[in-house]
Amino acid sequence: MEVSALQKARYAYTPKLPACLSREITRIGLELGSPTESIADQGKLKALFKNSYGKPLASFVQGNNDKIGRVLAVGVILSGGQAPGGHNVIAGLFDGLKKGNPESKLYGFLGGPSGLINNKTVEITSPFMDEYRNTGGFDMIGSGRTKIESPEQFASSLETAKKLGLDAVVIIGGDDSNTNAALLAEYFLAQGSSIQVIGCPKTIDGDLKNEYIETSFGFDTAVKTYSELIGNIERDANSAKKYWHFIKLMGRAASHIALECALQTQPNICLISEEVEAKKLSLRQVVDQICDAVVKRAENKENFGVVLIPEGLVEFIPEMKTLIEELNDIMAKKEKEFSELESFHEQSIWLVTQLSDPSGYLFTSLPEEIAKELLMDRDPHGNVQVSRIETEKLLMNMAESRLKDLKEAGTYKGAFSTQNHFFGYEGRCAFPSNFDSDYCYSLGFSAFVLIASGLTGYLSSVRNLTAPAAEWIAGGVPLTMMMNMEHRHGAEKPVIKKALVELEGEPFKAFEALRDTWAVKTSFLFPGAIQYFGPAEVCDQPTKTLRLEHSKEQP
Ligand code: FBP
Repeated sequence: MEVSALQKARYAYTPKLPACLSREITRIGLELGSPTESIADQGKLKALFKNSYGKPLASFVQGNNDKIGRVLAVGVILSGGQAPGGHNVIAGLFDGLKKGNPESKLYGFLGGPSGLINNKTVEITSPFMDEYRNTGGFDMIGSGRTKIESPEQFASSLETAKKLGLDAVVIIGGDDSNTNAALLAEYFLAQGSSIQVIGCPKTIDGDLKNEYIETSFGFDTAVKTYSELIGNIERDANSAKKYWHFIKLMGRAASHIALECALQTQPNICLISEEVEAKKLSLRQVVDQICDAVVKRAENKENFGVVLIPEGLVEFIPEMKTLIEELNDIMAKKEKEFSELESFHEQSIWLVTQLSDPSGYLFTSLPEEIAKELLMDRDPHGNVQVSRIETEKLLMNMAESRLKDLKEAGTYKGAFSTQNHFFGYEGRCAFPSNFDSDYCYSLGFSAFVLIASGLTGYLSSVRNLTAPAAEWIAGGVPLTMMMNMEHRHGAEKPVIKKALVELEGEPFKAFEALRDTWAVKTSFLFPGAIQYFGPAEVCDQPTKTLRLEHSKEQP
């Protein structure tokens, strides 16, 4: 395959590893802490994870590791949405395995978890691996959203792993996929199998994080890609001075992406779903907030601006949240009845008889397109596909009609022309930034050491990420430690808790301190494209979110 000049140059990039992983391989020792507890619902989780609950935190220190040179066979899965750096996790895992013992083998499961269920694999050899080092995308082995759920799927996963003679399976995924990793680890143990399961924290959404997982990989590159695009739009808006741009940003439930992009580009408005929920704002109040900035800017003759909207917003407006939850339950419990209704008209009439009165009223008052989008298939984990709900258009149209009323009332004299955008897929497969290239490679290498040390049911962890890579700290976090019980898809399920934007956290506070100024005064920042070659302060900086969380950045 022909490759670009940048791709060729990136093949030559050597990802940086933390010192604890770059020493002589037999000198990477393992240190285990005390037993751990899940973040909530300890009793229920202990009962569900009889064999894997409560393991200790693991970290790599200088020491002896006599098991590390064993010949190992490992299978790797890319699960869920693409995130820049996935190939480097595989590269770190591959290089670790080969460094441990050149006879070790790595298999890639094709197309995500279904590759494990259906035994669809490819052996990852050195020339194959080299074609994908430091590249974006998941095209090396493909990805998928299949959930390993039924007893048959668990049994065939074990059968595949046994057939291949695997010592371990590595699942590179987000919160849902790593919940699956925890269940698989438990299942293997319960079946008396010694096959280990290790997860790696992936997702551009940035919502798989906690004290030990500082960020999920892919977030860094995705937000830098979106920020470049938003900066370009801001410059266009400031040049033409005639459009309000409504930009929806990926990120599913959490607003981490929108918040980071706001810190990087200083738009006029950035909605934060978590705040909308905390303040119990109605759809109308959210629209009023936007119109308020439009009116104020019009008074300064600035009839242009940029609004950032997190894609999960609709699920956080309390009235919409209740409606979506009711729809989820109805569609899960009465799937057959619902699927028999052919037209949207029939579906609406039936749904109104099933929904509570306020939800039924809201559902019928929504524009038809949005109502239809709320009914689209859930993903295999039961989530509404928020990337397919056109919230940016909903808000834009509602703002337009509100401004019309204000004009008629004589309180607004400006012009309101709009453009809408959705940035999501543009950022998921970009060439990983140096940060993601290094972080992912380290996560993969750390996954290898966890396997070689005989651990199962762990998420690979690399911390201290605002320090130079050499000072990063690597190890593993027990998957059950990050879990709680949640109501999903009509039933109570054990899940890894999603980390939403904390309104008391430094990134939000930095944004809050400045947003009123940005709303009225044009304060756009143009971050430009990701730089791969050049000084570290331009090329290797982590996100503002990470720096603020580590308090190394003043607003
Ligand atoms: P993951 O949680 O699997 O990493 O996926 C993240 C994401 O990019 C979301 O931001 C987005 O809502 C969703 O995937 C879109 O999914 P799809 O690729 O199936 O359209």
